[in-house]
Amino acid sequence: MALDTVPSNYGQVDIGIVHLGLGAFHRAHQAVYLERHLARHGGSGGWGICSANIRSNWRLVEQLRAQGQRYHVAEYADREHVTLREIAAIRETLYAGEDGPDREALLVRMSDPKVRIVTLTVTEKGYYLNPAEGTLMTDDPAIAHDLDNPDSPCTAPGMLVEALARRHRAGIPPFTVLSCDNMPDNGKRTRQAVIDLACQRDAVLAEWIAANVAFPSSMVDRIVPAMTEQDFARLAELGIDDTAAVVCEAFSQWVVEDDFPQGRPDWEHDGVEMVSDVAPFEAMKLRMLNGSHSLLAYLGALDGVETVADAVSRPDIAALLTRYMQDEAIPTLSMPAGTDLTDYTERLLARFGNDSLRHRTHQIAMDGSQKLPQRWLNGAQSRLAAGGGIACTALGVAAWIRYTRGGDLHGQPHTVDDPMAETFAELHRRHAGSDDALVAAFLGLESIFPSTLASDERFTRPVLAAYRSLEARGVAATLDNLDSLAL
Ligand code: CS2
Repeated sequence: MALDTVPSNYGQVDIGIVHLGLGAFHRAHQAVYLERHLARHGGSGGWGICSANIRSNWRLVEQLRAQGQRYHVAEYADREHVTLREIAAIRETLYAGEDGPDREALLVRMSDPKVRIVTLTVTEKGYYLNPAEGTLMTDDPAIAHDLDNPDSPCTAPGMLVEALARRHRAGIPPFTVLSCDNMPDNGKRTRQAVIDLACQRDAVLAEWIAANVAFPSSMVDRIVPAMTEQDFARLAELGIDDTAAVVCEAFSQWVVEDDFPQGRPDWEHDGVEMVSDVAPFEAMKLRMLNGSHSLLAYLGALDGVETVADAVSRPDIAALLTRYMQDEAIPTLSMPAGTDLTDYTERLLARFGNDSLRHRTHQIAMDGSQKLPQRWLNGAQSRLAAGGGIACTALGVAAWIRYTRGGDLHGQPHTVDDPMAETFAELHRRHAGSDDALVAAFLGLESIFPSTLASDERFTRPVLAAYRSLEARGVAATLDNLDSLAL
């Protein structure tokens, strides 16, 4: 095996970025870019990160502290080529989850004038936005909690509003808010969540935020599966005993809208692509990479396929993904000149085939209610408006509906991990005897499906046909007969 090691080699660093969502993705993506940045500047420049967990995982914070806030990222190009990086860019870790002891410390840090950027990876559901419309769900209990306890918030929008309120009161310029989650217009969506929440608190504050805070959008990309015992064992073989380590692919991309009125790292020299408009890149990545991911995840999971690499090693699934990308995703995109989407398709399939990663289909299948609109439904709307077909997308939606029943097509039960899981369970109970009624009830979920799709037979008919076929004939036979289903 070819192993490259890259140790961290700088000393003191000031904190200039607060990050909300200390998950594996952040540790393997943003922190690696900042590590490169800090190494290039010998630690100077003031762009160290304070990273906070705002939901769960106190243990990770404890582990990182015990390790002097250092950890490793193992980048696997394939089974034979690994780059092992030591990361020290995260200078401080805080636990501000429910009853988290560091909630106030986090707000103090976010109010520090030296902090000029707050970044987020809190997943789609962490913004508390209605997935279809993108407006703040003010009746959600967590948001209600933050409205009742504005100085001790538990959500990301609540933290941002409270920290901005403190800065406003103290006459400190605001920080720039950079969302690094997989949502279209993630900057605009974050802005909407923050301003909607601020409006409920204080109109003057809301106006100040609207006029003064920048919310650039960004597209983030790196495949970072949840760590398994096997991953830790592999790292142990490389001599690494690090419970905060992360394993990921070698590929990484970060495209950021260049709108940082309070300054930013010169990270264009660290591989970050700074652009004036991220939207085409976001749509490309969400519809092609994430759309394919969800497609293989639901179909694979229903057929007992455990990982992404196993799924794409099946010719029928690989062919479906190619067809989906070529026929249903690419025609909906308008990219800057010079972007080669056929090449992008091939590279994606190669990345999915990287069998040195154990990326579980069930991991990708979680939170479908939050993911479907940007991965499939926006594209499907454009396709139908242009008179195009959506057979693969309809099959994906059918597989998702079947997946939410909580078991695969071979009778193996699984957990449905989704903020709407209870609603799904209730629909499956209520419509157990009728596929028609069940599919209609799912497509009628307004927080997921726009009415233009729910009322369009060119969408509803193939979804129902695919659902019936999956149930009656299974995944392989359905894939074999996809064209006859879509008629
Ligand atoms: C995946 C993403 O879990 C999922 O839904 O589709 O996390 C995916 O691995 C990343 O977006 C890749 O950049």
